[in-house]
Amino acid sequence: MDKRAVDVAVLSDLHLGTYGSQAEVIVGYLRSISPQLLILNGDIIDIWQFNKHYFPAAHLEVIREILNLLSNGTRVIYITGNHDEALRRYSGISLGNFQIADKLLLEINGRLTWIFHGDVFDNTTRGGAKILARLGSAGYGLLMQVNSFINNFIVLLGYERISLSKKLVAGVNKAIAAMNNMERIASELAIERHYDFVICGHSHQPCKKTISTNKGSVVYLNCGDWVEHSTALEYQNNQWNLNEYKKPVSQAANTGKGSPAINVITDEVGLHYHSLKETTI
Ligand SMILES: [Mn+2]
Repeated sequence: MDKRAVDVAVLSDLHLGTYGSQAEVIVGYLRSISPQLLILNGDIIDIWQFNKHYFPAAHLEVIREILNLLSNGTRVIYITGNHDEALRRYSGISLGNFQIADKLLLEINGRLTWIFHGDVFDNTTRGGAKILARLGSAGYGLLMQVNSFINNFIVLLGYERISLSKKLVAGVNKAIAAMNNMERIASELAIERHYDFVICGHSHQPCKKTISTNKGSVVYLNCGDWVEHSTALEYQNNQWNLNEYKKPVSQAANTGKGSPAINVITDEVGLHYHSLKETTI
């Protein structure tokens, strides 16, 4: 398959390690491009909702594709997000053409693009509210189950069903307000700093628009996500484009071919990890 040459590709919110991540589609996209610079703009490996029993081969394949790009000369910058904030302590680390950073300023042909995940401007993921946001994302399905369970009881007792929809709508509205907040603050700061473009992730809302204030204007871009959308930002021919990846039909049959299924359940096998400090075993 011919790879499409792009100067820069920016993608975020892959949420690898969660059930929602469309890992096979991500692999398809990564195989379709040949970028000089690949920017992973946060929430790549979801450490918040990480379940040690769930990291399927397709998710590892994404990491392998990124390593492939690295070994073929692509420079890869991993910008930390809130779901992978555990990596923030490694910010500044550089291994060959791989780097970890919290934010990035990119200058191409004299024009400046400011790139960061965006959660720092979202107050629902800060401080005490962070715990609520975290419970919210992990417990949404559980909440719905509990709600229907309670309602079944209530109906049995002859009362009317309780609707959580009002509360949910209020929560969603709050989330939308928080995202608008992120977009506005990021753009205002970018305008003050005389940047030409600002790129965030985090909101899972792919976007490209000009935002103006009385101090000037900036192009606000959001790379979207790989849970609900399959979108990436690409810089080519001196401009940023929002690209929606469509998986080729023929690719579906190729995934996972050639590797036999592993049927040893390692969780049920005694594994003895030990370090050199230990004297026994
Ligand atoms: Mn995020």
